[in-house]
Amino acid sequence: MKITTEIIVDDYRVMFRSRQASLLGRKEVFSGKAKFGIFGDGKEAAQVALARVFRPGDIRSGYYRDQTFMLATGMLTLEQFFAQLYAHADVDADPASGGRQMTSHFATRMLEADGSWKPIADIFSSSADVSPTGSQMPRLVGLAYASKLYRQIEDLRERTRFSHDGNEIAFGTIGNASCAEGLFWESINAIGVLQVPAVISVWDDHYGISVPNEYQITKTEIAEMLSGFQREQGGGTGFDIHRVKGWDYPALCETYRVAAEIARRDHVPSIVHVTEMTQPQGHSTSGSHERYKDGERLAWEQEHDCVDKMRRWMLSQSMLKASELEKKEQEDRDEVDAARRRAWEAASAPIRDEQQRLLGEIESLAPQLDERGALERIAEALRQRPVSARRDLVRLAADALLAAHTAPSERLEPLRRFRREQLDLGRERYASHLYSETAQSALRVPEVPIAYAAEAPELRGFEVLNRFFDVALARDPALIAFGEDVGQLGDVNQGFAGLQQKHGPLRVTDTGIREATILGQAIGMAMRGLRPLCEIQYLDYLLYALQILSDDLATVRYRTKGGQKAPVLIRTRGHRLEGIWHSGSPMAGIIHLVRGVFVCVPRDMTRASGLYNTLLRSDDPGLVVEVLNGYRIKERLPSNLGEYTIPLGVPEILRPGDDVTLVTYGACCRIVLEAADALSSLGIEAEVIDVQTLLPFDRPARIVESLKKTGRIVFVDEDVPGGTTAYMLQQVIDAQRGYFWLDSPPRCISAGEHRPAYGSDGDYFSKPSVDTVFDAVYDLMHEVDPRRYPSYRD
Ligand SMILES: Cc1ncc(C[n+]2csc(CCOP(=O)(O)OP(=O)(O)O)c2C)c(N)n1
Repeated sequence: MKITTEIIVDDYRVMFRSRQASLLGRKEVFSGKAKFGIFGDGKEAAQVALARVFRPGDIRSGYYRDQTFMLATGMLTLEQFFAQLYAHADVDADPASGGRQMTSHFATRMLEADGSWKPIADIFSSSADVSPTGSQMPRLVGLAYASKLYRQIEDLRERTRFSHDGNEIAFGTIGNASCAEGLFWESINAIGVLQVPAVISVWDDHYGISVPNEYQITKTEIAEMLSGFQREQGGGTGFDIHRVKGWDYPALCETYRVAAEIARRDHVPSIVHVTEMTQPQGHSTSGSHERYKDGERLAWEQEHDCVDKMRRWMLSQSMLKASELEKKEQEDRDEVDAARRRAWEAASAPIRDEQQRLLGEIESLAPQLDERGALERIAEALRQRPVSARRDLVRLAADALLAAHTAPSERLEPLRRFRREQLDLGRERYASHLYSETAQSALRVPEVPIAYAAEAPELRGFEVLNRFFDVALARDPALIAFGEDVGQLGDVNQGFAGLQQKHGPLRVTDTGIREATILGQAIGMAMRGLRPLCEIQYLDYLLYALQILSDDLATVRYRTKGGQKAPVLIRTRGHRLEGIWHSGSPMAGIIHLVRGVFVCVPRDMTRASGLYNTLLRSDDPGLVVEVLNGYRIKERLPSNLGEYTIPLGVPEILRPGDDVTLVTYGACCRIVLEAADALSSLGIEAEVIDVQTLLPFDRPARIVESLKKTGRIVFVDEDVPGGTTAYMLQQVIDAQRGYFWLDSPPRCISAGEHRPAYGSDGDYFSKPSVDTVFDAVYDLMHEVDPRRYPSYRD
């Protein structure tokens, strides 16, 4: 497209409006109307140029400096910009997050209200920003990779809701300092290896808050550092690398034109290092840049301000007269201010109305009381000044109820209702959409029981899984399995053996050793309508991906208030092998960091397949930890492998008993069952319960039912002391009110505090064994009935 004067002036006006929004936004923070501000001033010219090449179907994965790009593409309006600044808790006002995210955390609504996909191949999309810098990069890998799959897998061609022949580009943005993060390098490498259409812009303003590039980047030059990723002239793999100045609008337009054309057509990625950017208002409202930039730098920034430079350039080229430009600028200033006022009014008016309602309730209650002084003081406070937040209304309503507690109950009802409604709305505003609330929620998947043929063969666990994955891949062409050694080898335990040959190299694929971007790849793919089943080879290595799991995957639905989803399946294997990094079971560390992702801990591969089936029928993300030492153990082969589902959060009673309830999961099920058999020979009957999933946990409260019967409970696992056993204890004793039924103190049996040592003895002395469980339960019963169960060891 030819860049005409009209386009240039239009772009300038977007830049100017964006700058005004930054200036006003900062003022709003300092006047107390907003809490925090971080803006995109100094980055405007590059972003209007970038917006020029953005097409329907394309998607952004960026960070908080991108307001000009968002405004230029229409993915953000000025009013929405201010609504988020004011934390307006309504997705109509702040579609990115419904008031949940800090300002300048951008996102579009990619889902319909019912949770189904919008036609994302035909609209502009921005994946939802996160605050940890660099964390937008792993997701970018998958957003770009999806285009490759849509182009190259024949069976995906008709999915035009998500892609038109893989013509879509994923645009990434990142600050110069954040390029010092490992995530950046891992993502660049993965994108280079995969050769996918990503166009990555590095906004270089020379600083990361106060720390200059000398401390961030070797040789201070990111493009130079990246030069090894440059593809050969005229072909080969790698990136095209561009370097362009952030105030040079014509060069920026040309750079992005070339980068986008090649990425879209040939799926060659590129990196655009945009240098000489500035930060006129400093990093954020938290501090002033005069503290770390010297006079020379500040003067240089003023001289190189991209809005001023563009203005001077347009006038020097006689594109329009100064007076015309000033007129337009005044219109733009007015428009921004009007948007700000409308956004403020929309955010504050409902709270004002609610304040009036509360005042009305208190005023009508006061005359009915003998002692009304305290109530009148509250009413007076409400009359005197507008409250800034609903929490003040909730607190004042509670104060009023306390002051009026002697009044007849029915008179207090309107005030109670007011408070209840506020609390309910508060929950809806701030606690909803952690998991799917749609008809596809994993918690709504109907249970289909496991079926066995009369002569069901017995296969080793990995063979059961292998057959299951085969069926699942055949059923859904959007299911893509990948990870280290998953493709050619068929994973280190042969779950995918032979399936790459059968379903093709893109359906079952090897990756490099790069856990964070394996997960990020899955997130991006899922956001573009695919069903990634990514593998983290061992549970112990999930830690490399845990930050992305926690910060990105677990929050995506929540942080967009149901506007985006990433139904990723993560497969890993854990518990019970030997050695410090091959037998860990750090489940509490995981479950406490990934609320928003379901966590399944099946005891065998039949159960694992059923949990995969449930998750695959849902639009929730899930992590499934397969039992490492279970792959060679024989299991009966179900006859309905692709069909049966195991409901999430429903424990299974593996063995009935009346004396004590033993609660466990995963590999410990076998140990606990063995201990229960040994105890039974002494007349102690333990009820053994497999929780099956840790998130969610025992939704029908089956464990407390068992406790009602036994009066005694022991939690067993391989985590550290106070880890997942403590979590299960809290769920049963506190949440299910199990304390009421206890006849003996509850007990937790876990591994040691240290990592499990290697070898048979290392295992025995590090982790719970049949002996540990036997001893602990025997001691418990000894306390109950010392004559029947005499002390025999010490
Ligand atoms: C992982 C992480 N570490 C630290 C921070 C705090 N922090 C926020 S912005 C920022 C500087 C980022 O600099 P740069 O990437 O150059 O982007 P810029 O803000 O300059 O556009 C830092 C350190 C963060 N948000 N995330």
